[in-house]
Amino acid sequence: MPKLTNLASWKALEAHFLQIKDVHMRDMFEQDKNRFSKFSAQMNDILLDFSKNRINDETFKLLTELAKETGVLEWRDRMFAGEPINISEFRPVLHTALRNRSNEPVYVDGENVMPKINRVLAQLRYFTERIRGGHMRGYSGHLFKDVVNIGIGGSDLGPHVVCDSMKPYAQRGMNVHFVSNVDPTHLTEILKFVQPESTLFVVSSKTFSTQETMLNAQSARDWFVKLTVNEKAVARHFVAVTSNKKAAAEFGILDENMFEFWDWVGGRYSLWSAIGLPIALYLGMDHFEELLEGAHDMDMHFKSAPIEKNLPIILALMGVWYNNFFDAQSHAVMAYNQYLRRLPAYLQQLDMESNGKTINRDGKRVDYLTGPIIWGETGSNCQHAFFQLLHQGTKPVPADFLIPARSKNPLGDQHCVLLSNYFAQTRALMKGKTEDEARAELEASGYSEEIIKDVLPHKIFEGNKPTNSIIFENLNPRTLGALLAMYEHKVFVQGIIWNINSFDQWGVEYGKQLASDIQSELSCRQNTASYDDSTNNLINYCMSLQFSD
Ligand code: G6Q
Repeated sequence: MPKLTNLASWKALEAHFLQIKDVHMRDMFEQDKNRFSKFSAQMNDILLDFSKNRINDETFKLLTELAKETGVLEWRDRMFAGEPINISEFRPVLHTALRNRSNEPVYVDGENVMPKINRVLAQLRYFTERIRGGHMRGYSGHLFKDVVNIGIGGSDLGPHVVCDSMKPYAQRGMNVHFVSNVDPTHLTEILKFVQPESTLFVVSSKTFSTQETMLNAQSARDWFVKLTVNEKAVARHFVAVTSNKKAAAEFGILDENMFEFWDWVGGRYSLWSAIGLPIALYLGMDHFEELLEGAHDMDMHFKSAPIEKNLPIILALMGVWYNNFFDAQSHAVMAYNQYLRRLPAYLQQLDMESNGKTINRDGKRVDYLTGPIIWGETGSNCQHAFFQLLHQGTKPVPADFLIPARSKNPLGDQHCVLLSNYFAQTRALMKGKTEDEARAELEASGYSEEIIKDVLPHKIFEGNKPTNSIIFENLNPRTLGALLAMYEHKVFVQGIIWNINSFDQWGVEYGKQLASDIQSELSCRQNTASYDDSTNNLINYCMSLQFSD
């Protein structure tokens, strides 16, 4: 691809940026009463209002030209068609096939993969219905009450955000827990509250070799055998989700208790695969399939909606606008919904592991910013924590604001108050408070001119802070599936525009390699001189504390 910064649309955006960078959204809303209808789009019940962005008709036109010029639509079609677009791992990227509810054939190396996807879905249904219905029980005849998922990264964050968000749909009496950290505290604290005879352990690991997961799985197995004194019972209480069946068999998992997925499913894109087993156990297979259907709806929208009305493409373009022209370093996600409290953690991996790259698809170093730092918190908590910086700080922080119109837990006026906060914040961030408005407020409060003079600068809000508002009817599996798929495709579009491979994660692999080198050193319990002066001294100091009497 020609260099991004040499493209005609990029050059036009650079020139346009100079004209628009000081224009205030307050004035844009004054001058154009149709901003909402121009700058909003909908998929099913999900409404995206992007009118509170620092864009006008020309900006949006140029950004859509950028999408066209960088080949977003062609790359999208190549991804859906199963071409090996993950160029550094030589693989297709086919999480969309996992939720292909149309069941139309999808080919990998000439093989239609839909039959094997459907076979695993049927296996998941059979297994989860037997567990949930009490037909399959623990070794001593107890019903399974607790599911403990042992996995990390992509084998944890996706199912975790879904299970947390979908609590109202969970089967009564069924609990799900997620162990990811190799810090022994994580597993220990969970094991305190479960009984071996009623606990099912799901060892989730694509490679079945990730150190943290393997250690946690082994420790859980040791705990189980110690308490049950029944080694044979392990087979009934441990199941595996993996693309490495051989390693799972070596761990002692029975073939019928293995749930397979394939190397063309990236870890952070895998919640739609058998990695969703804890979701199906907790919520039931029907709800898991509704989740897949919602994601499929978004796939169809992404494939067919015009760029100007295409939710993932619009979100991606707004992000590129701030990232590359306003030099915004981060992007915040504020879900005004307590069930979505893990959404930022999930999006951090999805976005930062996908687009935190410096080398482009041609193997060259980029000379522009790529993926932003993703962060966020639930509303209205966020308002009482870091919103000060959003309103009056020196850094631009574009943000997504999400909210369901209806609450799953209506309590008095509480949801109405939540909604009011949601609308008030995005409006205030856009509009700000002028000097005249701030002065009028102080005068109305009866302050003297002398005090007003001192206080006034602190009470002014510049405004012009961009937000995307995302509203949906209520948070159900179908809508959640669509929202998560929307963000997946947003990340994909940005990766295409930045000309990077969003589907590898060499930084993660590097971390795995580094830790295992140091671990062999630590096991020797002797002073080391193998590393740099800082690392040597830190290791030696820590050893002296750990092994002193
Ligand atoms: C995701 C990454 C990474 C991965 C974990 C766990 O895209 O590849 O987060 O999911 O490192 O890997 P395993 O599933 O192989 O244990």
